[in-house]
Amino acid sequence: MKRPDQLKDAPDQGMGDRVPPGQFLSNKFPVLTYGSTPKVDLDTWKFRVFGLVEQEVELTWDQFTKLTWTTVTADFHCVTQWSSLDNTWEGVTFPDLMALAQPKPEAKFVMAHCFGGYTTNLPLEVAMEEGLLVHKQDGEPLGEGHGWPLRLIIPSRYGWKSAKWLNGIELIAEDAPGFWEQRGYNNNADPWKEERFWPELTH
Ligand SMILES: Nc1nc2c(c(=O)[nH]1)N[C@H]1C(S)=C(S)[C@@H](COP(=O)(O)O)O[C@H]1N2
Ligand SMILES: [Mo]
Repeated sequence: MKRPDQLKDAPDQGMGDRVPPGQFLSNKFPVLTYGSTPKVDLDTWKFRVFGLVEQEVELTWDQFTKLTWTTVTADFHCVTQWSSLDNTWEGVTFPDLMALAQPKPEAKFVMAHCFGGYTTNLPLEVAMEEGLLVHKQDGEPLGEGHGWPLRLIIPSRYGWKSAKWLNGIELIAEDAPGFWEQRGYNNNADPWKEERFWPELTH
């Protein structure tokens, strides 16, 4: 239910219902990275879909750009409490990518892998429902600090599930924690339920 006046630079005009509890609206989209920005070269860039798949996939950047691209508008919520509404993301949907690899029936979770070693985990079902592998934000290629050339976007979860500098998707049968999920961040990460940290850390 987006009204035309709900623009990115006109914050908080009846948009409270779109800002989850404990979050503040931001006009900016700050860079939030643990560690340094990896150097990525499009000439040697490779993207892999592997693990529990019928067909392991390895794509060059050229091949990736020839897949079907989709544009999605979505809100983004970082656990450090900023939210940014109505971002436009352009890229390949998770189902379109999975159509190439064909997950095996026992594949129930995904692990996203990144240049630099960052990882994050998700149920395959969530990734299939809303996952987008993004190259453009608001019509422009991603900034280097924002995951250029490719990041994952999972709008319904806190930002750490939206892995930057994505270079692979692994299909797995059993859930396993990613980088922040091993370090105290909630496995499920729903901002509407304020699933910020491990339940035992919030008491
Ligand atoms: N590879 C990688 N991806 C990452 C992170 C990171 O440190 N490394 N930080 C995450 C966090 S906590 C957030 S909120 C978003 C921030 O994205 P942005 O820097 O584009 O705002 O990226 C997520 N993806
Ligand atoms: Mo974050």
